[in-house]
Amino acid sequence: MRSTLSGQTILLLLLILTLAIPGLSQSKDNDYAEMDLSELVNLDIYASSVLTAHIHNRGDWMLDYSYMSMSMDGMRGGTRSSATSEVLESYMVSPLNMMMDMHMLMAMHAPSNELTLMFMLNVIDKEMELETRAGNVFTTKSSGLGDITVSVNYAIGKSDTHFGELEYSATVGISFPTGSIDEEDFVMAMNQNVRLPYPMQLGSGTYDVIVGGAYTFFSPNWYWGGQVLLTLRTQENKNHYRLGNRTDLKLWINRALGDSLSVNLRIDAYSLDNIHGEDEDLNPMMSPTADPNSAAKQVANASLGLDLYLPGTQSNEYRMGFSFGKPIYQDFDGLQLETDQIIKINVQALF
Ligand SMILES: [Cu+2]
Repeated sequence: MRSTLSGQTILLLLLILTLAIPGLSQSKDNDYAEMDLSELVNLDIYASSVLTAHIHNRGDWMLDYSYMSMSMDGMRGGTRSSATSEVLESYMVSPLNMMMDMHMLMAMHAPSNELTLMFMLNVIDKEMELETRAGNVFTTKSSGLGDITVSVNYAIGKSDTHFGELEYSATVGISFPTGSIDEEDFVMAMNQNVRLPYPMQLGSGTYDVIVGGAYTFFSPNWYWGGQVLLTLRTQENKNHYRLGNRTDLKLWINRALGDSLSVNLRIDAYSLDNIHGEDEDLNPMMSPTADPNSAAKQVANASLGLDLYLPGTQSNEYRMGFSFGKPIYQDFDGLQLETDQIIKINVQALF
């Protein structure tokens, strides 16, 4: 199914929603407008760059709209780049580059000081350019709703250490198969509309269980920590395959610079397994992207980000974030597209 809304329309709607809803909210315990950044850091709510691992205070609501643009360019096997001509020795078609744009809306609410609930929805646009053995270049596209995730962050405990206050938390969640795995487009080598390969699909097609744990240190003006998240796929999807399980390791360090700005450095590493089973509408000889044994990878991306704290009204707080990331390590099974860069922009409201 093709999305009938364009990415720009969705972006605008999400932006309006993010900024409008806090204005309707009633009274609450914390008055963010009167706090400076170091107080916010210590309150454990200044974590714009670490969306998946933070805990809110009881009664808090948070809305976040994020835009992510990832560009991939050129092929790689193992840890070495691979020329298009090499790929075409084994496959009929070689990917050249790919763009993935993602609009993500996240809502968080803390019914208690221990529990923070998260709801995450995303809309994805994908575009891949490919080359045939005959030298013809063509583009395939897919777009629409991705998988919706609902999860809970649970604050296990806190302790005072030499480095500042240490907080532990655990995460449990479910990813629902709302993203399409039946995306089609015109493929020149086949001369017709066909099922697009695995990386061009929008969801996993399976219910996925997410479990993880995080630790975070808070000290005046500093905020740093790490998180491990496992994404475990259950059963096979309706197209007779199951994406590989995934392990994410996230490390971050944030430093407040004055009252309204903070800078952060992050490492986002993950390990993804190969695809089990096979979509029978895909021919693994066609392209490495249609080959279930050409999907496993170990990747580490480093990014540098800025968060801007915008004073809100009496009961609201707003912030904006920007980050730029590059891969520092990529090791692939088979032949896959290399990531070139990742740009993220987000707007956040707390009320
Ligand atoms: Cu939050």
